[in-house]
Amino acid sequence: MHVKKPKVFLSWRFPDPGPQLVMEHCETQVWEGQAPIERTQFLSVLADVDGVLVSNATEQLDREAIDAAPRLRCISNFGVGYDNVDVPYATSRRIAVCNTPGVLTETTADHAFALLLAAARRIPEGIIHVKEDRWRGWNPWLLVGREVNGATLGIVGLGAIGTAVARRARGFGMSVLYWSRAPKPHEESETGAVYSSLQFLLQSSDFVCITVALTPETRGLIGAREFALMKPAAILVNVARGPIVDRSALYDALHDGTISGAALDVTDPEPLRGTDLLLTLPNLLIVPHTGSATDRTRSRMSELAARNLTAALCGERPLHIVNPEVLQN
Ligand code: 8YV
Repeated sequence: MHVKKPKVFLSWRFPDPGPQLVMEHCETQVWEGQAPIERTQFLSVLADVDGVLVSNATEQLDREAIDAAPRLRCISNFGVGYDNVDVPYATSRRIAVCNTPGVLTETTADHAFALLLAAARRIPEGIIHVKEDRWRGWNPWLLVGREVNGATLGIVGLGAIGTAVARRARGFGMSVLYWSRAPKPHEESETGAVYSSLQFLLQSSDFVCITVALTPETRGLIGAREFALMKPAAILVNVARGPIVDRSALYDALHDGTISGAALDVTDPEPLRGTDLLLTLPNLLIVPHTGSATDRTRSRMSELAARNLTAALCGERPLHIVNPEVLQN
């Protein structure tokens, strides 16, 4: 008997091997654009698909989008974060929401450390200094930065990525404080990180690294009050989500010298326009949400997201599902 394949939409030509894996099991439409699909076009595509493989950075699966998708049974995110999905609403519609934890943990922690080191040691400024032919020889004040070894790192959110950052910090001889909803004894014994209140962490850290998920509770978690608690020499690193940091408080803190610098992989909004005031700050380093952007990790994310999608649509248990309750009969 001929069984009709599920119909799916891929919002990008994701790296190999995901698209190929999906095509083996599903009738597949791929968005081949160089820019994200327009919202109205996305909503019309949703009208007759059983599943989607989307980027959490470009497609919002909010109530409006879910309502536009009467047949939808799986939202497979290319990424670990799922703040782009209205999960309770998807769950009420028995739509499986899947993500790709694990495969990007170490890569994103590498990136957090790259940003921390770059900001502390003023690497981007050094590159520009040389490239712009401003290098007139050595002097004792040239691009003097902050010491990383022996410093205190405060990690906001000790999930998998935060824990991987803590392991790296240990190798750099740093002391590590962390704050999360509850103490994490296993991660503490693995990394030597010490549980602290958010206030104590902000007051005591030379570097503050944000690795917590974006939720209604963490939106705006770091605002003017929190910046005021930080050391004037402190550097903020954010590899989680832009809206966790209040953007106007961030501007003021960097502009007024409340803290000495920041390095961001994520911003609010994304992308930032070239006219954004944040871009005028010399002590702010921004890269365009590339935390998981290595060839190996992107291919592992692609494979996992594809396997999640095909499993959910073929009646199997996906490897990573955010709302497993939808699988119950
Ligand atoms: C993704 C991320 O590259 O996994 C996440 O949550 O933020 C990144 O690794 C990005 O979201 C694109 O989907």
